[in-house]
Amino acid sequence: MSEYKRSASSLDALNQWVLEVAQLAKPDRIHWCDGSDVENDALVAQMLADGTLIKLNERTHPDSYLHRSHPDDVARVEHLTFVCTSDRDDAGPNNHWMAPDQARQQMKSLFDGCMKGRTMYVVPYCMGPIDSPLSRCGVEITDSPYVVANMRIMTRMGAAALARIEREGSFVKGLHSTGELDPDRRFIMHFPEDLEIQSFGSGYGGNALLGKKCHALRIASHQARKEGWLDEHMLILGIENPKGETHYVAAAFPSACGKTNLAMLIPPEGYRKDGWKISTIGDDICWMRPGKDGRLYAINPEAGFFGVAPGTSEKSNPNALASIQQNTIFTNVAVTDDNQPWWEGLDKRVPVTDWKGNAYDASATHPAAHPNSRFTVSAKECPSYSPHAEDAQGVPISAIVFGGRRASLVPLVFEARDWTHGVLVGAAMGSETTAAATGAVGVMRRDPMAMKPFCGYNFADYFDHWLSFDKPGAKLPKIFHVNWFRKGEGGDFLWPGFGDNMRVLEWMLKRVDGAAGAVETPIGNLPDPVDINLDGVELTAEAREKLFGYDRAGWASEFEHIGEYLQEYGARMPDALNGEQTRITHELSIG
Ligand code: OXD
Ligand code: MN
Repeated sequence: MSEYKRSASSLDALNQWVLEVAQLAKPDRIHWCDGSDVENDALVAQMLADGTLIKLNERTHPDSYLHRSHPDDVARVEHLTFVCTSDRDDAGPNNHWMAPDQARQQMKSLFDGCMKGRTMYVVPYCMGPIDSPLSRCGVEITDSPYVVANMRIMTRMGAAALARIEREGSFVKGLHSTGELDPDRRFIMHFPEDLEIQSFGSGYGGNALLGKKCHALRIASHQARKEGWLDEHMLILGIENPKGETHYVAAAFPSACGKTNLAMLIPPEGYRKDGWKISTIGDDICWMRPGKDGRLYAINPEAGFFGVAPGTSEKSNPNALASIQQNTIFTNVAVTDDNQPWWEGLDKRVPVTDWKGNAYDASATHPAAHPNSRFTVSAKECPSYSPHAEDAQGVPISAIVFGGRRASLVPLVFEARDWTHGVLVGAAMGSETTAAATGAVGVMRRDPMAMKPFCGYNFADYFDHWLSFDKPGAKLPKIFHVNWFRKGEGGDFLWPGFGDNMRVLEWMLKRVDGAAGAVETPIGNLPDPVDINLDGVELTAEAREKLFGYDRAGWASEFEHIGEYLQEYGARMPDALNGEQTRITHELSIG
């Protein structure tokens, strides 16, 4: 394994911290990661030898591996995730809170001696293109080689990041240990005032790859507020029209609601023939900042995809499937008789081993792959990856989309009348829960801007921050809401989704260009179905009514709930948002 020697002349903040952690955690060895191929090969060899990784079929999936996590460690643990601010109100009712001193004390006892017999890896990383002013760096200390291998795919990790940290002098500190993987000794703590994360007892992605949810969302949300930008749980895609013009769209959906599929969408055949093209910038996180021209410019802080495997197929997402044919780490998927990775929805084969490593056959009644099983792969493997994803200044955003998983009430698409209304649309988002977090699946909960598990401060302050972008000279994107998941009386989805979502994107861009009409309603501007290209889509009368209509009584009751939800934030809730809720409630009441 290569030993990367740092050139720093003195004990700077990083050296000092590494030393302190080493004294506490007492590892046998310390390894500074340089991100090289040689280092990665050595780590993979070590993980193959100790069973952390299992080699998959080299012919069908070259350089790809399976990792089986502990069966009790398969998803983010929101109930064990804390934001530790000095003032409890700064964390808000949307976060679990613990006093920083108490949290530090508790974590100190967990980390004490936890790396005995293990190697401590020091992982410098950059979130975002290495030369972008929008990017931010961090260092994760971890005792998990699996985490190192995943961080190498998901971030710009190693020597270049370390050089930037040395240049800038500031970085987010992330300390992680898998501990004993005991769910009763598991905590994910955030100290935003100190740009610090401490995570113990889990090896699962969102809990352990600290660059992702912990840094790029929870801690970055603080940095964004302080520095005047937006840190969002959004995909970013480019849409090129037949004239060769590209618009970029950022879209927020709760976990496991199809962000990766939308980011990599392949347009229906008619669109492709006409010259429409989609390119992918990111599938999960978006950092946006106003440019000199007043528009919002966005980067994807990540370098890879940590996507949900189940449901990924030739039909739902051919680009994702092509991306994961090689150089991929699969976590908790099933395996076929010829050692290929498999998950529900992939195809009709029956795997022989389930995600826990037990024998599996057609008579089994449980899913073979864990519903939150994942693939980790570099964005560069994706056929639709945009060359502009590496642009240091980011890409200009024309439209922002909010979306939830709503079986009833919410139509296919509507447009917010202005920015303030759009912020309310995002703040009021609701969605049915999925397997991405532990807990019940399918329960409707408010998930503002899809940030419920990820906003590292009080939502009321976050909405205020959003509202602050509407100022003279700003050329803000239009805001839309979509619902791909509306169901009919029989329980079937009414909208075909996937590639056909292109039709909805096209309508949005026509609205951006002022080239399509809309029906004004109290909830926002709805498309007239004649303005959406439905050529080749069969919709029943029920589908048309539910996808393009709106139920005034149902929305009146929804707005009552939204009002109650906003009240939970008390006096901190911005007046402008309360006022918007009151205005729409009134409009709904007069018909
Ligand atoms: C994710 C999530 O892993 O949102 O992206 O849970
Ligand atoms: Mn996510």
